Amino acid sequence: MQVIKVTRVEKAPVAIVVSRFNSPITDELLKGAVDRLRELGLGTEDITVLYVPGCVEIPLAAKKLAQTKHYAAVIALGAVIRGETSHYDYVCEQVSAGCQEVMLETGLPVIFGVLTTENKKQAEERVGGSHGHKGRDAADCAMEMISVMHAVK
Ligand code: INI
Repeated sequence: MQVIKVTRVEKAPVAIVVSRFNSPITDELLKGAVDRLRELGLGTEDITVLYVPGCVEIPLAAKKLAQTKHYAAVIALGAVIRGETSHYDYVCEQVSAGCQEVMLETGLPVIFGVLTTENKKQAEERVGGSHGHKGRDAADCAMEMISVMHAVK
């Protein structure tokens, strides 16, 4: 058996697409992601942020960023809260399938840091509350996937 050795990549340009819908939550996701990327050694010059209106618009923005070939990963951040929409399922489906499609089509890691919750409280619990911080987790995932992609080159 051969196990591919993954060595941690120290620095790489990362783009973050963040939805403005439910901005009290997505602002926290963004803060956590940026803080964690900085802790992992990225400089401010390595981090690019692109705002979009809502989660539905995330995949197209992620695709445009991927097509620049400038970034080693894209982090998608958003919050879809069921209590506040009758088309929750459509928004969730579009953003999740869209991000996956962009990742597989472009070969660039697109990290899914989109919260899909029943209510605002559950979302708050996931930006530094009892369920951790999904923005920070997304940053960890991005750097790990960059290292994985590098190892298989
Ligand atoms: N967008 C979100 O990011 N989260 C939501 O909870 C949400 N709700 O509740 O509807 C939402 N809707 C907007 C959607 O993402 C698009 O911006 C809009 O449909 C225009 O295409």
